[in-house]
Amino acid sequence: MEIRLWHELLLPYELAVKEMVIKFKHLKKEHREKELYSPIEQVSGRVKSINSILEKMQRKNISWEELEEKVEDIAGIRIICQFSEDIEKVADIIRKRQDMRVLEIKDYITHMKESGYRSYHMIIAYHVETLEGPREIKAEIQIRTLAMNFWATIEHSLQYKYKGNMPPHVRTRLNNAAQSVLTLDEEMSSVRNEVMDAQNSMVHQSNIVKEI
Ligand code: 0O2
Repeated sequence: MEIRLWHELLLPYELAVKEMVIKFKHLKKEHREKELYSPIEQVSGRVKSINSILEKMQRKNISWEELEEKVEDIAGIRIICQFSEDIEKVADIIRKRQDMRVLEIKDYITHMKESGYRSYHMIIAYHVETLEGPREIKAEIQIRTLAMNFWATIEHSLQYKYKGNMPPHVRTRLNNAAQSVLTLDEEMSSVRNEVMDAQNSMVHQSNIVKEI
């Protein structure tokens, strides 16, 4: 396909990514302004590269007609949380939104990928307004902790470096690291509970003081 046509095809996805990043960043701001703990720590987005789309089409035997239906992550949003408990909170916020319709869930947290990859993926339908009128496109929202993101970023770079031929000793190290990430998230969750407990008891104490 001609490069000009690619850009035309990707335009609504660019718009969707920009809009969604703004919306999720604003949610974080809303939490802060209302002095609420924000389950959202960082937000980023990207439109899948043409090479990556072509590679996926080839790998999954996707025709041009099926491209927008079957390549579900042309528009990609990544939401990073501090603690694993926050992931479900973010997913809930997304489920309740009127502007995002959840089509599919890929829970690689409950079901870790063989690679060691852990993340919660939501495939959604999202409405954009274009020059030609309204369009509904698919987007993938990846929700993961800081620790899961650290692992995925390093592993992604290594996958790129070794192009499918990752040496077994590197794979083993990554599997070990994935286990450490799981342990780290569990440890941090226990700290989170301590923080919540401390905050709850502070609120409780101030209520007792008010009653007296
Ligand atoms: P890009 O453009 O580099 O960001 P697929 O994994 O593509 O065969 P599926 O079901 O179409 O399968 O997509 P899935 O698994 O929902 O999401 C694909 C995206 O999830 C990937 O995008 C990664 O961002 C992430 N991902 C999935 N598996 C792994 C993994 O084992 N390691 C890492 N680091 N990331 C993973 P791309 O394809 O890399 O696209």
